[in-house]
Amino acid sequence: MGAGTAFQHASLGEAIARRVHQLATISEEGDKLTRIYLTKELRAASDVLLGWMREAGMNAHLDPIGNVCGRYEGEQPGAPCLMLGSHYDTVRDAGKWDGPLGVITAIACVAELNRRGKRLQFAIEVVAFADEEGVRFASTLLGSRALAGTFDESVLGTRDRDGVSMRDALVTFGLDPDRIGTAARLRQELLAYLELHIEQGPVLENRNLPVGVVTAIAGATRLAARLTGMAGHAGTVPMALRRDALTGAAECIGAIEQFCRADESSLVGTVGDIQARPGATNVIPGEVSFTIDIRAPTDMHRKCAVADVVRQIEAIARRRHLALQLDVTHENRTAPCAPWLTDQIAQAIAAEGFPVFELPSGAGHDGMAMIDIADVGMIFVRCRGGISHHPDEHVELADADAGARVLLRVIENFRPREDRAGAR
Ligand code: HGY
Ligand code: MN
Ligand code: MN
Repeated sequence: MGAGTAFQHASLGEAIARRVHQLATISEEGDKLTRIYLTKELRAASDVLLGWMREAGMNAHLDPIGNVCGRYEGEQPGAPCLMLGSHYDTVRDAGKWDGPLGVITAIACVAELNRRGKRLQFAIEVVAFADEEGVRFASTLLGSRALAGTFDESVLGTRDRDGVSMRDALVTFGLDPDRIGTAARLRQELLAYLELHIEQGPVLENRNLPVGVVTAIAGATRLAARLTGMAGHAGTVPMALRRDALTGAAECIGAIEQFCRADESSLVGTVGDIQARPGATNVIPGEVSFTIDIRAPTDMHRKCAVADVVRQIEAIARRRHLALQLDVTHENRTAPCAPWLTDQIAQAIAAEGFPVFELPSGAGHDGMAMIDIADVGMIFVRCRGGISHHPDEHVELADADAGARVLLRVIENFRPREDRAGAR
């Protein structure tokens, strides 16, 4: 890491953007950004983050699930902390900003306090969560769940698409799966959890605003579907006699799309991954697996939608004589942001001279897991064109700078919730 990347040599926004680009060079694909949980690229990125945290004046370590954790002590060592975080894993062929913007901005804020020699009445911890996206092991938020003490040990036995279990992947990464429980933090150690994140949608851009206050993180349900029919010769089996798992899956996917489109509110459904086996041009597909992701503005609405989608898929499978296995791999309820934190974020935005605008998050975030041990607040930063989970994802320098200034102001003016026992 060259001295040129240090925060004091540039505006916060410029230095943050430079580091976002630097982190994005750590990828398993030369021309794309793909940094999946427990890969050697994630390990390399964790080393870079550890270095940046230490340079910013923090004690830093890798925890047993792979989260990179830094701590900047307050005036009194051992005080409860304001925790700042986001994730450093990515989807496949990702944008550079989803996750790293929040981690790097948080480190930049601590570096700025450290540069001024300023200590606060509370500690600041920065956590770069190792798995938010859930790309590898059919379960999301593994990093923040471990920290919140809600990690489900049964996930250790799940396998990635190459058959590697999470337990083995942890060992290869250099971690001890039997120590994951020690990553858990206690509620009394945290004053709050705050996350800054790219909006990943077009709302702030449409309103010409650099930043926004998040009101709630929408819940999501993910399912894994497997249809099994009968593989056969593409040239000899008449159409009427086939039990083609892929055409069955295609009908299911079309039905999901139609159902969500017909919904009057913001129900969204996505089939993002599909695998057909045996996978040859001249063989009728005998088995197909695909994923389903369903989100809605309210938990009730989402649950009803999931039930409807499941009924439709079951009917399609029955009619086509396909065996169906359908498992819920992930379910997260809507996580409301705490009003006392949204108030403090709003005050900081106004003090920086920007209009205060509140919006919900359609995307999932680590706050959904952190809410089990802390009140949660989120700051959104404008996203060019509303594009995310795509290589064109972009944040303007001025907006990265605005986000950093708002976060720094929130930290410096932070007041713990008044009724918090033991709060200072
Ligand atoms: O899928 C999500 O909402 C998040 O980006 N992981
Ligand atoms: Mn994200
Ligand atoms: Mn994402």
